Amino acid sequence: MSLCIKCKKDTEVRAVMLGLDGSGKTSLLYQWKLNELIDIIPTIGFNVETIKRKKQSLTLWDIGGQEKIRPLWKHYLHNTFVLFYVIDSTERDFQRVYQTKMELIKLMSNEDLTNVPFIILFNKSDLPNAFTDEELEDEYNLNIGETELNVNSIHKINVIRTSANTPQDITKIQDWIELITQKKKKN
Ligand SMILES: Nc1nc2c(ncn2[C@@H]2O[C@H](COP(=O)(O)OP(=O)(O)OP(=O)(O)O)[C@@H](O)[C@H]2O)c(=O)[nH]1
Ligand SMILES: [Mg+2]
Repeated sequence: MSLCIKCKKDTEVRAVMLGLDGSGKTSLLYQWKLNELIDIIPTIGFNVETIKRKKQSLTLWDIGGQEKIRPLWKHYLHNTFVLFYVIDSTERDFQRVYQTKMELIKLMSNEDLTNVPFIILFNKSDLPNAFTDEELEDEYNLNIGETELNVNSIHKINVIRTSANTPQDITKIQDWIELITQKKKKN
């Protein structure tokens, strides 16, 4: 007989982080895992880390965002609990903003991601040249919201401003994952 009466298994969650090159995915991953910002080189391929918090074990995949790697994103989407889409909120180049939107639209129509919640991270919000909330909302047609999941036709989308330099922002993201986990358990 097991001596452990109250032991509950960890909830295991798989998440994928995508976004154009340089948006800050790897920086966020390692701030999350190590609680510090480390020197990072562009990702050719992917990084994967498991992060434990309370009773949750999160396996986070960070896939390189360079143009030649983007066609490989689709191979990492199966069985994803939540998708993080990281956007550089200082990016003002028309072509890059366009690519950011196009890649997001493609992901939204990917069958493997049906009913998967998207968390959009407007990263690098610590920088003085970052877009304001209003500019971001106008440019990307997304409402920045931290209190309620905005329901769109297929995906639940939550939009958060982040900085990979700020550990509290990671806590904010973790809280969202917990909330989504609870919501999914209830449904
Ligand atoms: N100020 C500031 N700099 C950041 C932030 N996030 C990332 N950076 C910097 O932006 C650069 C690119 O960050 P990465 O984490 O390598 O970006 P990535 O999305 O992983 O890029 P790829 O691997 O090419 O897809 C690095 O010099 C980081 O130090 C942030 O929130 N604030
Ligand atoms: Mg990277």
